[in-house]
Amino acid sequence: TDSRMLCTALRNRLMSAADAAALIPAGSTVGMSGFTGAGYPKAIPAALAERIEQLNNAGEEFRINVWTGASTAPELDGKLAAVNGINMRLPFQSDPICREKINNGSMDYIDIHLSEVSQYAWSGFLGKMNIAVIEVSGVLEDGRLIPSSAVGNNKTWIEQADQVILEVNSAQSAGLEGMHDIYYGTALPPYRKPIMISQPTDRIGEHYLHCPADKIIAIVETSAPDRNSPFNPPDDISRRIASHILQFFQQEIAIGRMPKELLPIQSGVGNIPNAVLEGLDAGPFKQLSAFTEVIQDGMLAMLKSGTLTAASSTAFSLSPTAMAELNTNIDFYRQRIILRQQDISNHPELIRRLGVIAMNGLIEADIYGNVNSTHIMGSRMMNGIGGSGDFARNGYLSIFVTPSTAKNGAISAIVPMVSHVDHTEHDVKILVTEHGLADLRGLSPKQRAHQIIQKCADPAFRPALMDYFERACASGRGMHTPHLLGEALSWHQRYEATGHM
Ligand code: 0RQ
Repeated sequence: TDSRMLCTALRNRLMSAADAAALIPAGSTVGMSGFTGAGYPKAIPAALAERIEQLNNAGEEFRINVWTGASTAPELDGKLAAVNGINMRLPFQSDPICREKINNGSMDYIDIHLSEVSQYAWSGFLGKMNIAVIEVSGVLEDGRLIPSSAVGNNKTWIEQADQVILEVNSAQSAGLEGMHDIYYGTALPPYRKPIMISQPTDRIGEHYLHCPADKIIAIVETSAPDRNSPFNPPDDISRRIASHILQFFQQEIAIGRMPKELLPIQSGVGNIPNAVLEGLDAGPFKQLSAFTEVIQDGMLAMLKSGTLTAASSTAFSLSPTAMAELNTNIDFYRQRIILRQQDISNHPELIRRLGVIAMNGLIEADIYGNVNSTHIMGSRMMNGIGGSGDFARNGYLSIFVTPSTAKNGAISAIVPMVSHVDHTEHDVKILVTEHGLADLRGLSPKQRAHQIIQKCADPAFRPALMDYFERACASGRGMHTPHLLGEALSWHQRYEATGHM
């Protein structure tokens, strides 16, 4: 057979997904693998959801707390949320059903910087983890675990949980073995040692995860692909955003502020960041590197073309076509990709040392450069901050990209005051829309407002933004960051009342 469970001493733990799901008690806190649709358990969450549905039909409630690396897939978040099986969720999600439950108040959600989750868990800030459910791509004869297509928080979950359940997924490429770098040197303060990575390609750990055999209470064999959602082909707006960024990079090289190989790049998920990568691949740049948290289609293509020499990440997030390409040429990619746990891939110390160029999407920005990445109209959660804060605050360049409007022009992405803040004016260095790029470095708040309104706002909203700013400046109160407090959020109120800002 093609079983990847080679450890004879653990064979007596093999069972069905339903039997394994039955080992998860109501009220428990479960650490699951999974990061941006990769490496999540494929069978047990669904089996658990089925069990919960039966209990619900019999009038019984059954809820657990679910901690992951980042977002997962409909088979995990979607199915458990649909049966009201999740009491509390952390640290990042992007599932429509989860989102609905969070926003209707029936699910609690804690939105945490992805680099910090394992430290939270280690420090006991989050309470006790009972069970870890972890997808691996194989178990060696000696019991070591070959990680899957995402590492995420798996090292921490295995260490923190009382009991561990494994899903051994034979649909993951056998060639993943050797791609990972699991670092067992992390510690709690005080007197922590430096993490010795000074280039994205540095390896400081091992290829395998370790788990004491007596913690493993169940092993389920699966054979199912990751979520693998396709990307939209770049549209005109994302192409224009990409071209502003490329031009900017060339200027920075010409001025001598960056080497011609740029600096290690981080790119968020989504269609626009992916289009920027396609633009970079088509541009004049060579010998680039990436220090990022997700490898999406654009980065895989850049590795293939040679634009990118190497990438450090914690997970893949690929379309079915790109996943097929990865699997076909896995030996090529294994020499160029390192998958690390997310407390290392997103570590502020490393992002600052390497001088990462961070590129992330946003929901809205204000005229002074504060960025909201998470909340629609101040209160409704979209996905979460994810790793954007880790990279934006600590990056050498923090670039935020967005179309200038949303919902067919009804919403301006540039507003007088953001309705929620994830990245403050102190962390946002460059803002880009299809209309232009605002370089905010070294500018005072009022200078930033001019740049953002003139370069980034949609022409349809520019006069109203300028009018707000000028009246705030003329108010004679607080001339450092002028605001009209009674009006600052009136654009959002108007949208809620009329459907248009
Ligand atoms: O919703 O599809 O229902 O119309 O938000 O917006 O423009 O398609 O952009 O997919 O890049 O997502 C900030 C959400 C942007 C993402 C965010 C609506 C818009 C649409 C999506 P519809 P777009 P993207 C690495 C880094 C935080 C985490 C992060 C994100 C939907 O980038 O989650 O960066 N970032 N992680 O219509 C109302 C506005 C709106 C708005 C957009 N102003 N008001 N709706 N939308 N702007 C990955 C990880 O950390 C794991």
